[in-house]
Amino acid sequence: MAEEKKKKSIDAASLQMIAKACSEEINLSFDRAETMKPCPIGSVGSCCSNCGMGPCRVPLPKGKEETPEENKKRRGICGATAETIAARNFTRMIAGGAAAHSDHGRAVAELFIAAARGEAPGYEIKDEQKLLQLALDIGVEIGERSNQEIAIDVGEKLLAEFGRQDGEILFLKRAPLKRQELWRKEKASPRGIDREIVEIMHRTHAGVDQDYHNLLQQGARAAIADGWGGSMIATELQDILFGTPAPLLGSVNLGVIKKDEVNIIIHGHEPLLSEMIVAAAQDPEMIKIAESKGAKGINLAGMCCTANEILMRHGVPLAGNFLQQELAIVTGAVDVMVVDVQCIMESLANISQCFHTKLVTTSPKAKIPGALHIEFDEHDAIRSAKEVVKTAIENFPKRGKNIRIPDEKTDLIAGFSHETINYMLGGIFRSSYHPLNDNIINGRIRGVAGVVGCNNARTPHNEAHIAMVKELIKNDILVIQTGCSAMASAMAGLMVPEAAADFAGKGLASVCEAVGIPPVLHVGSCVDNSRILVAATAMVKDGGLGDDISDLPVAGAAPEWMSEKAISIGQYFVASGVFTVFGVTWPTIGSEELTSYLFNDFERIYGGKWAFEPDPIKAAHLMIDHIDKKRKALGIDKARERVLYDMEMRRELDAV
Ligand code: SF4
Ligand code: MSK
Repeated sequence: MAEEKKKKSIDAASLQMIAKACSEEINLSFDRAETMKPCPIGSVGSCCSNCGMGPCRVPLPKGKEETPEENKKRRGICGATAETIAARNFTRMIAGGAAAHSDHGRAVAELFIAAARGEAPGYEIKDEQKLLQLALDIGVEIGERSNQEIAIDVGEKLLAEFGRQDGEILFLKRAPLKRQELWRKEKASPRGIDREIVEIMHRTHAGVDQDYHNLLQQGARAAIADGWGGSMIATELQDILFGTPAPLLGSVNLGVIKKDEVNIIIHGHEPLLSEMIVAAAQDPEMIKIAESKGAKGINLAGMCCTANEILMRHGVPLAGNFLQQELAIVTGAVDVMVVDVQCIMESLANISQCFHTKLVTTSPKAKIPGALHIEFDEHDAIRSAKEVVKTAIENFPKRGKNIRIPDEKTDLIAGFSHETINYMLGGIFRSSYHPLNDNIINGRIRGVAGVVGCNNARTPHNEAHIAMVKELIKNDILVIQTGCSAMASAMAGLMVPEAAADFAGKGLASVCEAVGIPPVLHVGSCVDNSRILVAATAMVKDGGLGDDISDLPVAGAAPEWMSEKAISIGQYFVASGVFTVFGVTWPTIGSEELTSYLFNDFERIYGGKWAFEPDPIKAAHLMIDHIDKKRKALGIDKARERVLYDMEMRRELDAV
């Protein structure tokens, strides 16, 4: 009997496009995941290719437990143990992820300075209050100086964080004091952002660091440099330059593509160009040209994290998440897909050729053979943006007849920045996390979970995200989300206030209804995971829930992760004191000793630890158990039991 084919997605729109691609013999990532199985040695971290004597493969013995003697024999040509090899691979994944986020942060800082100097026409400071707050935080003088002068100093000071050689990166001071001390004690405080990434590449070179404890300590340091450094710089400066997100209505899924308008899909991560494309697409001159070509207008939609950036600030609809990028083109109605950096599949070039779609690359760091390259020039960004829009307009009449756009699209409320949550919970004059902490203490909200990360073609698209998030909110856990995971929940209708009554437990639903928020909050893109660190710190500072992030009843997860960035994010959450569970696969299983170190011993060092559980419901319960453990340690577990005391019981209590 033929093996039953694995479900590829749980999303109806995606399934329609997968079927269309199949009937047109278009090869998708879903198909390649079926025909190409992961390497069983590499996927568990047991293959090293760090020098020309390898690759060396050190697989676990098949079908039996490894004895210490057998473990000793598992060595590369240079003598590297299975533990060293797995640790080097894992740490290099952190370096890759931290580099991606941090290079994004650097690009934002450079544009920020250019904008403040008046050298980047079209960009201006949108959030003056946040600029002044940030200046105070990092010790930039305000006095009688103009916003431009302050912004130049803020930008230059933060840009210097990348090349800093000693001391500590500035944003570490935002963390709870206890956490800062712990990082210092463990020598995990980053000195500079680039330095920690470079040091990983050095230490993992053949013949350098061969103690996995030491390698993982540097991995933690580089990951902290990502979360509390590069990513946080990106988020802060983007908010000041493009506006701090506030709640707005959006829509999500392939149904946002329009049949009678010029469709431009903006895909990637950095919002620098996409902000300008949003402006260019609204230009009356552009709309007129589009109409002259027979289109009813210009329709922008986002893909992956660029989508989240322009949704959060402009309400631009989301066409889809990571595994829907090929599917958008399969509709036949995308006139231009414009990309910058990260999470862009090379297959887009081939698939575009099956339709009239033009794939446009814009970053000198990310070119794709077969794509049209329109380089983004920050000093003349509106020109670059108009060129992209014009290319799409010119392409509109070339659409073939092979068009099918799924009807599916779902509403969501996005825009939950840290500032918004603070304001919504506490009100304009007393903005604070106090009501959240209170509701956690009284047990209406059991805890908070960050569910983030990608899609992975090795597991059904969106299935684990939605199952996990539903299980968490059903158990009164408030969920905050970023990246492709946020889009998955939005597609399932979990990001509207009505979802509280439909899916949340009674306690969580009552709070959501009182405040007017959904039970699942969209806080932004991958770099915006830094907002979660800021929110967790605000919870600690508000009081009543311990004196460190590791005391909070919170947990994190990436149930469908695939990117090295997800590993870096997970590692900075763990190193910040958060229990973090990943699904799909785990890249160190080839070394039991190393895996046990990450899954157990890390908690003793950082107060947070990793876990791996591919079943999303079981993973949700690992998170809930952890949250309950923290509630107990805080002495607030009793509140959740909501015992109704009669008079006699009260008298007994008073007598104690
Ligand atoms: Fe093999 Fe060692 Fe070279 Fe890695 S560094 S490929 S384990 S010889
Ligand atoms: S886009 S890193 S697939 S979340 Fe940020 Fe999605 Fe993961 Fe890319």
